[in-house]
Amino acid sequence: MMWTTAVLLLLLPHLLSSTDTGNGTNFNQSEIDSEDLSDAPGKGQKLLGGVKGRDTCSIPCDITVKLLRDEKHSVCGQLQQSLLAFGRSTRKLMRDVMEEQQRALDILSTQVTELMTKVQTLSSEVQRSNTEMYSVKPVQSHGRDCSDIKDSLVSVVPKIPSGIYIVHPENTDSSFEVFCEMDYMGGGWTVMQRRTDGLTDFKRPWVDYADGFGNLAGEHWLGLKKVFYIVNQKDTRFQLHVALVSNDEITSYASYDDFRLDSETQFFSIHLGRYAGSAGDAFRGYDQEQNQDTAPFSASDVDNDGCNPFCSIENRTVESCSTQHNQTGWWFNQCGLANLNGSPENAEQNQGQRTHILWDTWRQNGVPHTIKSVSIKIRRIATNN
Ligand SMILES: [Ca+2]
Repeated sequence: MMWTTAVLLLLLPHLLSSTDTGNGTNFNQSEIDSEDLSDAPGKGQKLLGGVKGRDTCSIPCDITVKLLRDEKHSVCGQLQQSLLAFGRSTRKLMRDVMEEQQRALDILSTQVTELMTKVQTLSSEVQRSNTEMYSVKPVQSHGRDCSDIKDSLVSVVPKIPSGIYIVHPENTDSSFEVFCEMDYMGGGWTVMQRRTDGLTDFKRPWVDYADGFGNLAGEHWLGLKKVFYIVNQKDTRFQLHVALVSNDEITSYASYDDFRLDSETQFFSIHLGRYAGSAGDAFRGYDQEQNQDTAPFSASDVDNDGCNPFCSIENRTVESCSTQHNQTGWWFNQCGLANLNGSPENAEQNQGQRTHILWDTWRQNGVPHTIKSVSIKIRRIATNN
């Protein structure tokens, strides 16, 4: 603007020399003085290089002042327009930036939601496949037990799948479902108990331990009656296998080369043959007082635990081993060093109670392993018959 003003001032004498000769413009000093030029850079006369009065002013002062005033108004107007435009563009810029950020946030939010949905879908899929891995419909293949089914299928099926099968033990009118492990150590195993996630309640009365409970594809107790039917078939012998996994993923086992149960009238007393394995013979313990071999079964409401009226265990007076062991059922004997029906989740002993899975002979540096899962399975021993 400054250079425009300067050019105008330089050109003014030439522009005005023609017009001043006539009588077209005729401003006087009083008119000039009445103009508000307070914002102008000095009074009009002073701007014209010290021209004083009409007579000495080479450029008519009134015209100069008018031009300057117009120039000022023009400059102010332009400045105002510029400010307005600047304000508008700033607001638009801010609006654009905010809208862009909002769009980015919306996209992120959508992506997060999609990811969450995918994670949830995957999670439920994994959960479902875990629980339903084996929960296929029972194979309609009747055998007397899983060993028998394996023997009859091995020549016609290249790979016999593990899963739920229907068995019909000899000399009974009872058919029922069992889980057969056909991969583990040669296959043919009937699963008698499985404890893996602690989701199944093992605090049960006698009737449940006699009949069985849980999900055959997951945690379950097959039931003493069914096991009795299987192991008391004619001309059969069964081995019993305990498979243990510790919290730090160490595996171990205890195997007994002979296993049978007495009938319910004798409280399903357990009979075990020779021990072999890496987990120690916790069924028998270290002395006769701890020996569970030949012990009758106890449950929360049936007390055959050998503590009559009570035992002294770890300086505690115990009347019921089932109560001491989280209301579970087992072949307790004062109470002994084994109870595989404890919970995988209660690694810590609770106020002297034994709520966890117990196989006390399996130790490392003198400390028992914390057991996170266990299964008990039985299989026929080949006989000469
Ligand atoms: Ca008792």
